[in-house]
Amino acid sequence: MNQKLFFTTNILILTTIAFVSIISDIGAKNYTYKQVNASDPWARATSKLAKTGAVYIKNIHNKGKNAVKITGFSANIAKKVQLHNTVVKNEVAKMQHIEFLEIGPNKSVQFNPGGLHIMLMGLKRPLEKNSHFPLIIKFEKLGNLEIMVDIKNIGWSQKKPSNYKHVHH
Ligand SMILES: [Cu+2]
Repeated sequence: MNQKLFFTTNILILTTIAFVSIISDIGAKNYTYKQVNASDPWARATSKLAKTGAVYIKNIHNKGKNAVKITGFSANIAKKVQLHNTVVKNEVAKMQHIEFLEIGPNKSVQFNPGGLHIMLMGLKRPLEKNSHFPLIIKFEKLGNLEIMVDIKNIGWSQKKPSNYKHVHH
C-alpha cells in the first residue's frame, strides 16, 4: 500500500455519475438481479503477505425506474469489506470510505483503479491469480446480489477512459 494514502471516513452520496453504458463486449460476465446488472468484477492478485486487496467492477447499471442504493458488501475472503473512493488532491491520493452509494434510474457506476473500489480488509488468504471468489453486493430493499470476482495478474488493468490518470493504489 502506498505510504501517501491517507484514510478518511466520509459519507458521500454519488447520485448522478451519468455514464451511458455500452455493453458490447463479447464474453463479458454479467450478473443480473431484479433491475440491476453488474458486469465483469475483477481483482488483482496479491502477494502472500498482503492484508488488503481491491475489487473493481466494470459497470453496475440500474435499468429500473427508481434509484437503487448499495448499502454495503461482504465476502468470506476478508474480515471487512468497504466501499472506497480514491480522490487525488495536490498529487496525493486519499481513500475515502463511502457509507452508501445511490444509482439513479437508468444510471451506471464504474469501479476502477484510481476511483471507486471495493476494499477487502483483513484478507484471510491471498488473492490467487486465475481463481475467483464470491462477493455480495447489498442493496437496500432489493436484497443481495452475489457476484464472482475474477482474480487477474498483478499488472492487470481494464480498458480505461481516455482521460484516465494513473494513480498508485
Ligand atoms: Cu481503498
